[in-house]
Parts: sequence; C-alpha cells; structure tokens
Amino acid sequence: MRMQEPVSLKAEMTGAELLIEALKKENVEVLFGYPGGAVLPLYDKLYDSGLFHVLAKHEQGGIHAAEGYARVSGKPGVVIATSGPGATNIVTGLADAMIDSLPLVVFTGQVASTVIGSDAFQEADVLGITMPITKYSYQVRDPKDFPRIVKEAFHIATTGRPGPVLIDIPKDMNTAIAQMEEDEPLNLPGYQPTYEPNAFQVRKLLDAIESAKKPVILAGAGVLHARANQELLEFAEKYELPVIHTLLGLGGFPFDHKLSLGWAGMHGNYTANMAIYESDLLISIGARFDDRVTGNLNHFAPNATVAHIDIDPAEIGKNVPTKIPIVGDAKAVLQELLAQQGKKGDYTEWFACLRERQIENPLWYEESKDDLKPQKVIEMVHEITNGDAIVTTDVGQHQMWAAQFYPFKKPNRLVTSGGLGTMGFGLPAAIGAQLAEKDTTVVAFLGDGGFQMTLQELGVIRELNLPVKVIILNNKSLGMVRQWQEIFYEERYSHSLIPNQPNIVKLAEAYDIKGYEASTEEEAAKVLQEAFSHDEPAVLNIHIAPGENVYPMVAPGKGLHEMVGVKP
Ligand SMILES: Cc1ncc(C[n+]2csc(CCOP(=O)(O)OP(=O)(O)O)c2C)c(N)n1
Ligand SMILES: [Mg+2]
Repeated sequence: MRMQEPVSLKAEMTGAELLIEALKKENVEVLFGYPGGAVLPLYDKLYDSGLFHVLAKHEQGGIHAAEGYARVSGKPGVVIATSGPGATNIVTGLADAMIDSLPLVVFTGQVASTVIGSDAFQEADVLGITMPITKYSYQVRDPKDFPRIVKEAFHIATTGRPGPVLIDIPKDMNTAIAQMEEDEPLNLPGYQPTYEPNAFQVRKLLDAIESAKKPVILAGAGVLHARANQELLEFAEKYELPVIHTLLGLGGFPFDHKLSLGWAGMHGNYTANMAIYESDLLISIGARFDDRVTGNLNHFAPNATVAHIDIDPAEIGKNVPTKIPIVGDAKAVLQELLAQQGKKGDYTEWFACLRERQIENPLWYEESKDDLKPQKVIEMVHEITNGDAIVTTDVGQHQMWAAQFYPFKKPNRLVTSGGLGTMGFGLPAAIGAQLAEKDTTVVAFLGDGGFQMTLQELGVIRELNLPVKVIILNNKSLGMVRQWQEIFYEERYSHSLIPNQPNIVKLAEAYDIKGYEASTEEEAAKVLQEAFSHDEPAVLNIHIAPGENVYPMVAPGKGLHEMVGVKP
C-alpha cells in the first residue's frame, strides 16, 4: 500500500493521501471528527494512517473538544465533519472559535465537484454558511493543492489573531490522483499580520504612563494567545501598574499578586470596574472591549486616555475611541515597552484608593445552613485541587461563579465560552482540555441546562477513560435566565424553571461512569473527596440553592460604576 512506504517526491498519490501526509507534517496529535458519505474516502485513509482520531458523539461535541484542546495546548484543534448535516452541526463551534480567537483547522466533506449546486444528497453551501464565522476558508478544486492549502490553513489559523480556518473537500478530490510536489514556501502576500509594534507609539504610551495619576492595565485573552504572561508581569511590576482581567484573560496575571484587581465586567470585581471608570490611563492589552466588559459605552472610562494594544487593527477604535493605538503581538509589544526607557508616575493616592475598595468590597456570598451555596462548592473544589486544575465551564450562573470563586494562578487554566456564550460547550471542551494535558486535573463546572445540550459526549469520556470530573451545579433552572426574569421581568419565570430533571446519576451510570449526588455541605464535601480520590471520570450532581443569584452585577445599559449587589 502506498501510505506505508516512505513518500518520495513525484510519487502519485490520491488527494486523501496527500491530505494525511500534510497533517503529519503539521504534527497533528489528535483529530476530532465524525464520518459520513462525503468523507468516507478520507476516513478510509485515516484507518491505517497512525493518526489519533477521536470519534465524537455529535459534531458539535467534536468541535468544542477541539476548542478546549486549542485553548489549553496553544496548538490548533483539528476537526472533520461530513457534508450537509455534519457540516451544519459545527456552525456553532465555528462561531464560538471565531469570536474567542481560537485556532482551528476544520475539514468538511462536500458533494462531488460534478454535482455541486444541484441540491445533491447531503449538499449544503458550507462556505456560504460559514463565511462570516471563519477567519478564512477554502474549497479544494485540484488534489495537488492539498499540501499547500493545509500548510496555509495551519499558518492562518495560528498566526496573527488566531481563528478557525475551514477546508471544504468535494468527495472526488479525495480519490483524484496528483503528484507529491516539492514543498513550496508559504506565499501569502495579502496576509502579513503585524507582530512588531511601532516604536513611536510605544514611546507615547511610556510618556503617558509617566504623567498618569490613575493608570490601569486591562489584560485580555490576547496576552494568553501570545504567551506573554511573563512579560506582562515584568511590565506591571516595573511601572507598578494595577492589572485587571477580562473573563477570557483570567490567569494571564497571578490572582494573588498585589497588583491584581481581579476581573472587570458584568459580574466582575467592583474594585476592577471602578478602577476602569476612574482611570486616567487605560492600557488594554489583547482585549476587544466586549460589551460584557465595558457596560454602557457612554460611561466607559470617561476620563481615560485609552491605549489599545492588539494584533488585529480592526479592533482598535471599534468600540472605544483610542488615543494610543499599538498594533502588534502582545508579547512583542510588552518586550518593546520593557526595552525602552521610561519612568513610573506617582500613583500613591491611586493605590490607597484601590486598596481601600478591595478591602471594603470583596466578592461575597451569604453562607447558609439550610442551602448548599454554589460558591461554597466551587471553593471546596478549589481547595481539593489546590487551585491547579484546568476548569472548563458551560454558560450561565455557574460560569460566573466559577470565574469568581476559582482564582487562577497560571494561564490557560480557564476554558470558557466568552464571546458567543455557547451552552453545551463545557463538557466537550473538557475532553479536549484533558487530551491536551493528560496529567492535569480537569474539572467541568456545568449547569443542569447546558449539561443536557451535549451530555452524549460522556460516551467519549468513558471510551478514552479521561479522568474528567464533571460537576453539575444543579439549580433546577436555566439559572441565568431565571435571574434576569426575577430582576428585569417581575419574576415572570417564563420557561426557565425545570423541576422535572432526569436522574443524572443514572445517566452517568448508563455511560458506565460513577455518579454522585449531594444536597448539603457535608454531602458535597464527602462526594468531592471521593470523586477526586480516583483516576476515573466522575459526574457529580450537586443540588444548589435554586434561588441564588450572581452578584455583583452591572445591569444591561448601565455603566461599570453602577454595579449593584456590591455588598450583602
Ligand atoms: C445555546 C444557548 N442557548 C441559550 C442560551 C441562553 N442562556 C444563557 S445562560 C442560560 C441558562 C443556563 O442554564 P444552566 O445551564 O442550568 O446554567 P445556570 O445558569 O443555571 O448555572 C441560557 C438559556 C445560551 N447561552 N446558549
Ligand atoms: Mg441551572
């Protein structure tokens, strides 16, 4: 068979064989996929390729797993889906990866080139559907293009602002014959992301730092993508600048550092939000001023000179007027900031004010004898895992509590769907996270609603024997929806209360996974101890106080300074 011999140049190969060779060249460790008619020739070549393929239970599970893998490993997640329904099942994951800048290379099957446009069986215009939610996309028209396209796709997905790249493969391209050509160097004249910053702009920022009285850094996921946490630490310490995170930037700066103010936004720290509101110099690094971070833009950092560091020039000035734009990679920009001479200003009064706020207004929850509080459960998990776990979350109240009460020491430990807010993300993302770091404890905090959107991926956890600890913070409701209905819709709980729940322990057991249940603090302590004491997967159904709300909160339409629920 051709594939088992070493590949020589000018050897005749099928398109699918060329594709497999190209994937090996990219050192792909794992593919997440699901077969079907249009990708059968490709799956046939995968059969004895030696590549590790994870068969998801649903394509959405596959692509979220690839996202989790990408987030933790920093390498691109690779996905395969068949044409038509296979491809449309990954649309949510593409949109999620696009908005959270996660590198993915996604292969979709397509009907044969001869019948494209004829409404053939399982035909969908995947390029058309996914155009706005991919960084770039290809349709293979000639099998000899496979090596070039794959190489370009991995390059585009992982460089500049990372994102998903899609390669649509008409079925006949897999079997068409082409010759293995000599490796061509990359040639993408229209795609040249700017890594090195303009030194003059950097100078302007250093001057602004010297004259500022109330500076803050807002550090986003760009710091993590650029692996720039060490440079951020040096920069913040050198100029004594307080650091605030976005939700997706958590872990980019040690939470217990004296310069850390926590995270900003709708459910972030009061001190962080007020610091942004009162700042006279706001230095955003790899953050995109999402509305969940800024609140009402009319009240956002009204007195601040804004410096915006971003590798994507389209982000600068998009939401917030920017005085000092710096286009570049976060690591390269921070290195330049450290290389140039600069002086720190006098921030004594600023720090005194920030300290007082921090002491007066920590994150809080009311302890209760009768109810099990979700925040308490998360703190218990933090303690058991010594704060070293990789935490994936789904979307809702539990996601916010996890971000509030599981502080992170290191980068890329929080895997969460920030921009799209995709329910169903957390469980499959944990699969990818665990495959990226086999020896790290992975905890998935899920809501009872989101768990039921992708719970079939428990099958993958079992098959691969991944020791993921799935913790369902069960409030028998779509809690975040219920909270908004309580506060903004006069307690009219339209379709958010779910008293009739499936038996989650039995569900886990159906997948041959140990299930646990707890309704009190003592029970929770006991089942957590037990579940974390073994190397097997576990599903914990933790019944939490159903009426608990996430506070503090910036209501929609309000400014960051108008947080409510700052104190009990
Ligand atoms: C796919 C999808 N559908 C709907 C929503 C809207 N939504 C946001 S949070 C939420 C409730 C989530 O409930 P649950 O998973 O139980 O988590 P909880 O808020 O209770 O912690 C809903 C429905 C969403 N974010 N994603
Ligand atoms: Mg819930």
